[in-house]
Amino acid sequence: MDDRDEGVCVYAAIGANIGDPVQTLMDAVSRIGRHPEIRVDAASSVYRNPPIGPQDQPHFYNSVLALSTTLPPRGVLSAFLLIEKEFGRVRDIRWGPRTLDLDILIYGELIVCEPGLTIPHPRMLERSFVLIPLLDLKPSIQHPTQNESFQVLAGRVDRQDLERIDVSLIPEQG
Ligand code: A4P
Ligand code: MG
Repeated sequence: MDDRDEGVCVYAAIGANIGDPVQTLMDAVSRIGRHPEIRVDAASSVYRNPPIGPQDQPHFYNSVLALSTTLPPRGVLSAFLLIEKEFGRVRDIRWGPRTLDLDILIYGELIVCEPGLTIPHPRMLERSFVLIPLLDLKPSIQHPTQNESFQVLAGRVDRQDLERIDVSLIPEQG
């Protein structure tokens, strides 16, 4: 997508905990940026943190991306599912280990509640690995249904398990 195209602002969560997670996150960001209708505007820091869900799996590496897109929400979801597949994602255990997970957190100010797609992401407010990276990007934005800024919402989660990793997912942003 061209720098001059406006598109809708989307925040996406990206996570991995098997293989070489940091390399996977870097490769996935570059892959997303090559999609003709998605532009990667910014990436938060990467945070290493313990799994939520089954504990017998490696720590996760999580980040949040600011994207612009000319795709509708379902189009972004399809693109994400395809990219997860390209990176070898297998779905077996709920909340189990994964080579790559891509979730839509926010799509402009849109609220979607349909089979197979819920936006804003229903579990994002409980998750420090989503809220703290979002603060790296744009703390002032409002959650579409909570009527509070992410700065306020992030103040309510425990961040002590998050270890910031010194790596940039967008080389030129470094
Ligand atoms: N789906 C619905 N809404 C969305 C959305 N906003 N974005 C549907 C993306 N997908 C959405 O997802 C299942 C289906 O959710 C998709 O096919 C899509 O139609 P999935 O990726 O196969 O399943 P999942 O991610 O295992 O399930 P779930 O319940 O969405 O998981 P969560 O809540 O995303 O949690 N711990 C740490 N530390 N870090 C993590 O990143 N991730 C999870 C997954 C659990 N524990 C974690 C982490
Ligand atoms: Mg997912």
